[in-house]
Amino acid sequence: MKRVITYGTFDLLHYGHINLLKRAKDLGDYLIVALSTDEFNLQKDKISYFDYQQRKILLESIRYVDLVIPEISWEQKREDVKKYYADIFVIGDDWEGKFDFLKDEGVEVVYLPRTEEISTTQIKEDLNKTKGGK
Ligand code: C2G
Repeated sequence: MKRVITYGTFDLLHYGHINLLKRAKDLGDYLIVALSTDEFNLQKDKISYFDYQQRKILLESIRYVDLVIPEISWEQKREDVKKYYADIFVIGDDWEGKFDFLKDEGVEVVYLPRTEEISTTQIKEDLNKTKGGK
């Protein structure tokens, strides 16, 4: 049983997120998603449209996701990989190199290419344009 863990806000869930989650699950048998809390989002200068509970419900409905846990700090990853017996850490390559320290915990670290042309920011901008153009 190979266990995979990933982290993120996953706001305004879109196919780029699904693409990441599918590829992450394909690397193992069990996928844990550490979902950024609303409070932790502030540390990422993010205010998500959907709050934590709403984003959690959406993630838990995805066939690739086996467990959703809260991400409350930058520092929890080292503990999480031990607590949840993660074999592989996966995240988009916009984070390339940032989490290599997890290799010291015996965890394989994988940065996957992001899905271009889609992002939560882009969705918000497009919607604002549409609203303005109404
Ligand atoms: N992602 C992707 N393609 C996109 C958009 C997002 O592959 N077009 C990936 C990101 O690389 C990340 C995941 O989907 O692996 C979730 O994206 P975000 O919610 O933007 O995650 P982020 O805010 O980068 O959180 O401690 C780590 C942070 O919590 C990561």
